[in-house]
Amino acid sequence: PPLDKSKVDYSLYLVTDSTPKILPAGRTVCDVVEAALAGSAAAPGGGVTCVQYREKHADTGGMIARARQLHAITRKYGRPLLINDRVDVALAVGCEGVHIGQDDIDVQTARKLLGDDKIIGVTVSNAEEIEAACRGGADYLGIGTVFATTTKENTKSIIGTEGLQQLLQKLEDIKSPVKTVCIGGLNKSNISRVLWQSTTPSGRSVDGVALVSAIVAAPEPGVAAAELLRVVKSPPAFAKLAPTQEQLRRPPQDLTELIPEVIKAVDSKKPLSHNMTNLVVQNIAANVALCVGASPIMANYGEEAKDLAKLGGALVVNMGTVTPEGLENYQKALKAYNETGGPIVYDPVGAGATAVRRSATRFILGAGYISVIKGNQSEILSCLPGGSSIQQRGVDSSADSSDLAGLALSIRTLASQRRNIVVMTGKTDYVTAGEAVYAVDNGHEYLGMVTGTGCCLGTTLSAMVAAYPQDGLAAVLAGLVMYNVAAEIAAEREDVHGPGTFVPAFLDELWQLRRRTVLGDIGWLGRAR
Ligand code: 3NM
Ligand code: MG
Repeated sequence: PPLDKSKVDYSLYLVTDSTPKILPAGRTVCDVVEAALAGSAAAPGGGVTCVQYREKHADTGGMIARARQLHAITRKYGRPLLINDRVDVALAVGCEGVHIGQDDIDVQTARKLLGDDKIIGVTVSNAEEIEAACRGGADYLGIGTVFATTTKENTKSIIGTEGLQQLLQKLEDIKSPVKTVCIGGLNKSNISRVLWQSTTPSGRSVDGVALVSAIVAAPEPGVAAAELLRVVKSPPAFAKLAPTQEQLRRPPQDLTELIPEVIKAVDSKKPLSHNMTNLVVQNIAANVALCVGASPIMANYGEEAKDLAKLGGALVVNMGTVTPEGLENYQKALKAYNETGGPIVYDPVGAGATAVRRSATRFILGAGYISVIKGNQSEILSCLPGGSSIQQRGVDSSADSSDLAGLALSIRTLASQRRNIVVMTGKTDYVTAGEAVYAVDNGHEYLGMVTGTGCCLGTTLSAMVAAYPQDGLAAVLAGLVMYNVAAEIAAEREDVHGPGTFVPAFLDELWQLRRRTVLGDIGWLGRAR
């Protein structure tokens, strides 16, 4: 029986390639497609759910012959075969449809030739192309190019997860029921994050992932397809950190009320705070972790992260001392924590200061899902795509912009794009998970006069989110308030005369706040602003 196109499953979409660059010697396109559809006996559930025959350098006769063979295979598995670019080949073979690009036949003409029962997919990379494809009656869209890839020549625009999310938002805005797959540079290690981060705030996500080299060039296409399908179908471990819709927009007092609970959770769980941090702050960051009740480990070697990630703690990636080797270490650690779902706090120290740090920032944001980004104004702005136009002088915070509405929009955008929590520090600190923006006015100028206090805040936040993962926003705000109130109390002490005497007093007061809170004396909370 012919396939019902309304029931097609786009989840794992294989695009073939027969160039020697991608297809290993001794393997045919038919071999790959058969194996990829079958999946692997070791992982029941099958393999790819949809196949596109893409052939850029063959005669029409050869293409039709190959497409017939492929169609015999895909039919055995009840999966559709689509032909790239060539309506004539699809018609000759009688397969389920075509996939056309912006430089190919137009959708309306393809529809006229193929009829209503056939599937027409269209490549799109911007809002105008989406509108046109939807108007023309496309059944699904191939959205890309997500990440740079050497598989396709002349890819036009790299849109990233941010662009993908924006285009899905566009589809939501025009209320289009069209199906979607994303394509370009996708593989087993990035699709969880891509699916997760490209989802719009109201929950629209792609229907599938399209790949070439991750399957065609894999040592065993069947095993690769089965693993990819499993990854596509299962929610990522880090999804549990996502704030619920109600959590995103609570009145501040609801969050303030939770502060004692968060501090007590850290005290009782003593979560691991795994710091990959810079040379300057290792000592004081470890002491701050101890004072707030966490168990610190300063471990910059990426190989170690696999074991540490299993201990239920959180990771701090602080790029204060950035090196090429460091980036590799961060990458390994991000992967390890993403696999267990352990929270990650990223501190983009000096992100805007040098070209090296700007590119390190892009690298780190692309190396895994990060649950909290904490930085000063220019560091946070540097995390937005395209970076910030504000040039930083050093790693200390440069003068704050007073455009509050603009800043609020920037951090909400960043949090929505990354689907995480963003903390922008300054005289007033701002926190958002993409909806409400919370301001914390506590703190003392001494914090800005000694080195490492920003980094230690990252460590503090890691302890909070590790101990209270069910409500990351409450955890982050609790950490921020506790930290800044401790600074205020310390600064007011009679034995504190300046930044030097402030540091030990600050450690004392962090510890005292925890102790008092655990004992039930939360009078200090009256200071929270
Ligand atoms: N189309 P890989 S990118 C066939 O952006 C194709 O429209 C693209 O290959 C687009 O999975 C691409 O090996 C190649 O990165 C994707
Ligand atoms: Mg094309």
